[in-house]
Amino acid sequence: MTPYLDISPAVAKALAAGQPVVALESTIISHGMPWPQNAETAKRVEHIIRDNGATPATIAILNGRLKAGLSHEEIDILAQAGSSVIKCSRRDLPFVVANKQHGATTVAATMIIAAMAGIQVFATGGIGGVHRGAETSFDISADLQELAQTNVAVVCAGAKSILDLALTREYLETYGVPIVGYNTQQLPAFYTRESNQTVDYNLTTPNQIADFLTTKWDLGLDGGVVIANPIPQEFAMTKTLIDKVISQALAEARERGITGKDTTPFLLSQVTKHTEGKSLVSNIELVCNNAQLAANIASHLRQK
Ligand code: PSU
Ligand code: MN
Repeated sequence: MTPYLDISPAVAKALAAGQPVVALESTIISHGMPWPQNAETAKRVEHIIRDNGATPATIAILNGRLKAGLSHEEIDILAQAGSSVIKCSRRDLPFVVANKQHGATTVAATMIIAAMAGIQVFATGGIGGVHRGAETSFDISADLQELAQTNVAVVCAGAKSILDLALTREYLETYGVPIVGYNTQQLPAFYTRESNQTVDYNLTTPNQIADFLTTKWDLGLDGGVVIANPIPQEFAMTKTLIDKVISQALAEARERGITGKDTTPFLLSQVTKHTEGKSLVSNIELVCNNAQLAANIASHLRQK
């Protein structure tokens, strides 16, 4: 598979030296945030990872090449093109590569490429999950199947309540994917620190999380881990506001007949619109917070 993959010189050097590397996704850049905040955030997140002693590897597909590590110019290409870039999950990879197109990688596709490159820790905002109404729509993100099989830890702020958090949790349990809370007993719901769901285990230091990951993979238990890191309190939104906005966005998606891969980006953009950008600030800050934790976990992993 490696003939399809380009690892940037900085990432290749860090990996060869056994230094910590943190993967980052690109759907969040092209489809998850508007220009220019998307480009600014992608670069700020990389900076935070470097400040915390690790090397960032933003992952995407450019002209059909799988990329682990992007230049600022390459980040700008994806950020400016926005939703005209193909949102690329596992099933989309062969088309985008064979046709030499650009692709913005979801959590699932980013995990695949990170694993190919030998990167074990990945920071993002939120994972995909089981959508509300999945009992009739069957809309379950391919991120969950990827977590079931690919050995990458995903540091996120939980999952948005555009999803059914209880069903998402059940699905992950069935497929043997642990949900580790970082200093929390509750599964955070992205914009809020709390939800009505618990995590499986609460670990309180990056070192404990690194131990957990090492043990899982040493035991031959393939698959990912969800590391759920609550949004910092000062950037959290009030539950009543976010619940209202999410119900409104879900109703709009139904009215307009939005389905399939368009659902998540549509809901995200409606939430940003209806909160006049307040949710965007929360989104940016929680990604930065996750980047810092991911860099610290990656540093401890390398020390073992
Ligand atoms: N959730 C967010 N922000 C995002 C996404 C999800 O809060 O940007 C993106 C991620 O790239 C995730 C993808 O992997 O949406 C899931 O899409 P789908 O539900 O179509 O699998
Ligand atoms: Mn879906």
